[in-house]
Amino acid sequence: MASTEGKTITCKAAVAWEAGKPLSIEDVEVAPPRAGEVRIKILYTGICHTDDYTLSGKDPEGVFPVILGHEGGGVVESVGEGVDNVKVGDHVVPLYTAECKECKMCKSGKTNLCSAVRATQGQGLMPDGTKRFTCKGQELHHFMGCSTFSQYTVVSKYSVVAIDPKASLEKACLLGCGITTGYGAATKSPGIEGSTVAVFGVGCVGLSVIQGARAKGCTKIIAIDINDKKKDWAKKFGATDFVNPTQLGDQSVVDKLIEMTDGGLDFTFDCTGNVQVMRQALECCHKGWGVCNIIGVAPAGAEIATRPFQLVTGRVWKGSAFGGVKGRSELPGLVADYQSGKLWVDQFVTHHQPLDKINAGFDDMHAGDCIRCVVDMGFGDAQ
Ligand code: NAD
Ligand code: DAO
Ligand code: ZN
Repeated sequence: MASTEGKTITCKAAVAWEAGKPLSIEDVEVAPPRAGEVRIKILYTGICHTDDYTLSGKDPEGVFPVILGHEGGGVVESVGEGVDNVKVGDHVVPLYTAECKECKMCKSGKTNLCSAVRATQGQGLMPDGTKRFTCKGQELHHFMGCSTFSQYTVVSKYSVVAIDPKASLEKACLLGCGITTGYGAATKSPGIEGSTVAVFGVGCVGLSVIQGARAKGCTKIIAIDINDKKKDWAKKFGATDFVNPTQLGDQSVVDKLIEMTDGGLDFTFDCTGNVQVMRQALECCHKGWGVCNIIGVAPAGAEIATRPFQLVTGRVWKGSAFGGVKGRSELPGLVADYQSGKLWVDQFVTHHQPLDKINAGFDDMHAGDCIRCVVDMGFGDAQ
């Protein structure tokens, strides 16, 4: 096949023209990567609640028209000048949490929140302030530095990592968000080894926290969900107990958890995005040392509340994005864990859709029995 390097590529993409409307499958033009950029042929992408949240119009950072998607896997088609961390043909995962390894944040050793492309990424632009997508003569915004709902996308060299080509991209794409988020949040919690843990919300993220807690030898892992169907899922991934807060009669979920753990949990995780649940997750922590991790993304403008006495008495409220994982440095290790069987990934895929049925994938996600829907971008396993 003739090389597409340096040329504009016309391909299929799911375009979000405006908030609250279904995605529209369109022919889009994808310009070649500029200096420091990488053009990727996307083979598979997951659908995440954040795509849905932005599409709904509730995301204050949401800009339209846009190509959504941030949980993808693909192959490098071409690179711009000065790109030395990936090359043509590499199997890659785009990273919504970039890693430049040079900024103050990256060098701090304290966070995975790189600042290199943050400002433009939040505006739906490439780092030079421009866009690479055009459709019907109109430029389209980028999303979270990834835009994986297009057969071809362009990302910053800081927002992509090469992975072992032997790993299935159909599954490894999920390491681009939900699984890494939960597994990282649990396994990177200092002192979690052998602890008691409560996980609120048993979706892709909560299940990933559960398997991270299991990997760290946690003795009691209590899963909490208002959907009883999640009990079997939680147990399969390593939960020792399951609590449905709607079936406790007069007892609050906080009192129930404190009763089950002789005074409260060592670590808790909110994987719901509900601010009432975030309060419960803090208040069921053990006095003196319990740590509550906020992972769920709350609606715009929502606030959390508790009595300050909860903190005075030694409980800690904290949170993380992308599980605190530095994508370029650490994702290949997670892929290796997946390949060795230590990290479950295949088990999360409950639904599949082709690109032209991507809206059905959003319906799947809302149906309640879906952990992750993987969209086949139409290339099969061809590279
Ligand atoms: P999901 O919808 O698949 O799972 C959420 C679960 O929470 C569901 O099983 C639901 O029944 C349960 N739930 C809802 N209300 C509840 C309540 N009151 N008490 C107990 N359980 C309740 O979602 P997901 O894909 O697992 O994502 C979870 C959250 O994590 C979302 O808010 C998402 O936006 C966020 N997220 C954060 C990051 C990050 O980097 N911090 C990354 C990805 C996703
Ligand atoms: O301000 O440096 C920063 C990073 C902000 C982005 C944090 C992302 C929060 C989680 C979003 C959910 C992704 C699916
Ligand atoms: Zn950085």
